[in-house]
Amino acid sequence: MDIRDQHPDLAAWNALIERSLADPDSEPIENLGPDADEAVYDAVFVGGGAGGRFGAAYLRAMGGRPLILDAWPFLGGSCPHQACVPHHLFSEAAAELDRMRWFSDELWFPKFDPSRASIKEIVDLFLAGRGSAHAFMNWQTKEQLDVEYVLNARATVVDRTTVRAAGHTFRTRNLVLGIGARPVTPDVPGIGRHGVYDFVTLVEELDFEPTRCVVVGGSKVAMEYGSFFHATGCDTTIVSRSEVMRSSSLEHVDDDLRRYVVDGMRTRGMELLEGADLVAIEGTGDGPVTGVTVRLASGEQRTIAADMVFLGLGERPDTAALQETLGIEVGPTGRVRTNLRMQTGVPGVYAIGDLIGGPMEMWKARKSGVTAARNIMGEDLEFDYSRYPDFLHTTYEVSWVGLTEAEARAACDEVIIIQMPPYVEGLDTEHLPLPCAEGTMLYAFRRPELSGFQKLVVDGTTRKVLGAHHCGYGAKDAFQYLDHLIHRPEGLTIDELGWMNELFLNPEHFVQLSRLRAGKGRLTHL
Ligand code: NAP
Ligand code: COM
Repeated sequence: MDIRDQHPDLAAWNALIERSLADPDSEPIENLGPDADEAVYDAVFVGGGAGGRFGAAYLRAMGGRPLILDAWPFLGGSCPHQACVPHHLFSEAAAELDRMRWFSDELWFPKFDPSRASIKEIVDLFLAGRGSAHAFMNWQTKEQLDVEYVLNARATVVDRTTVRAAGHTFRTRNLVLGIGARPVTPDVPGIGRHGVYDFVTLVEELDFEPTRCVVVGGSKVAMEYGSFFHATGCDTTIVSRSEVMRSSSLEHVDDDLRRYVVDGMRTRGMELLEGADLVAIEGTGDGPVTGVTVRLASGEQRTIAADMVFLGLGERPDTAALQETLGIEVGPTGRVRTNLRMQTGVPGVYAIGDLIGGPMEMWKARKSGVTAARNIMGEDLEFDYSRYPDFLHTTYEVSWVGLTEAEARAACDEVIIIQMPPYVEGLDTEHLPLPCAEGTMLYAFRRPELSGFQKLVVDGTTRKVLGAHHCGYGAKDAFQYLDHLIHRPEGLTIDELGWMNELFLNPEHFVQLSRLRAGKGRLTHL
């Protein structure tokens, strides 16, 4: 379908995308210039997810000619379809449900009715609404960003300057690979049973209301989806081979922050089995899941009853075809090797997003796409993605940036901690309604121990902020800016932080707490 001279509105895009998704034989959606078959593009982006879309938009903005090819009938990739957007919907539901449970039959809150909290209903809510984000990405990329694309057509890379899709053969000076990654499935008995999901199949295939769940994994996906399931009333056990929040992919998680978060999950009734391995998924004959057998840290085996198993075991790209065609190099975890310009070892071939090393996060996907674009357009730009702010959800939003207290102590002579509740051992802080701000005010007055935790790690000699750690709500934005400030060459001192203008009651109390200490020539804990 040639839509170059059509200008579908959002509803028309939504309908076209839905029709295309429902029909495996639906035709490609072509938004191509009239000379596309003869043109030589500056870059063909294979994959129109966050990295490809942002890279192509940037390249176009710089005056280049990009083309995006994607097998899905929409741009934006897995984020709006199966990953970040549903995750945020589910995490918000988890936070709301948590509040409903703690305040059940108090104040104006009704008595909590667990039968009203349904995983399936929220998944269906997502499915019914996800098309609007898809429609917007297609509309914006065509009408506002002026980027050519072919969607709903699988691309075949012929060589480093030639790609085929939808019956066209496109020629390009550069190829930018952004084909993403897929959830890992372990090879254990019973893995094919009905009731086993990962974050992709949960939204695509869930067809019953789970009542008892085992989540396998100890990182973000496991913590986030496990917290959501449990908050709906589906009793959840997390089975993690490492300590949770200590998985190899998570860096700079402070011990006290972790303790607050993990204790909070246990207080809410979740079972967390650490140092435990998945042995088998149980059931009768070809029947659905009835339980999970795990090997505990003690070496003992235990079978946990469950009707759902959820896998949060990380993601791997599938690069076999690209390796064969292009000869690109792939590391031991399946990620394409690039330099900091996103160049693979093959001239003119770039790789971006979840396909390469580093965290599988939105900022890295988008900025790696932009880095490829800017290099293609003649800039000499390196993108170092080794230091970054990070976050996950439980029933809270948990954010962190920079060094943990332990890392700072290993690196500096004197480390100062500014913390809420305060850094005073033995103080009876269990009834202290601090920290509190948006999202935790009711907790502060009724359940003060649930109102969050925050810690600032400062170098006592240079007075520079080394790290910040937060559990509560609404602080994620601040962490984006803190990341920038503390990682500038000049860093951020406690004096500068204490002189910022707080919008009281600010979710992270770092500005005012720093101000209370900044007058001291020799800093002390707070
Ligand atoms: P992940 O961070 O890569 O962690 C994988 C988890 O699975 C770890 O706990 C790992 O344990 C465990 N694991 C891997 N293979 C295993 C096996 N064979 N047997 C038992 N355990 C195994 O994966 P993820 O949580 O699925 O997240 C995937 C990516 O999406 C990550 O890059 C993540 O940052 C990103 N993401 C981000 C957010 C966010 O909120 N910012 C949300 C979701 C996902 P070990 O540590 O022992 O290896
Ligand atoms: C975000 C997708 S959901 S994109 O990064 O805007 O393409």
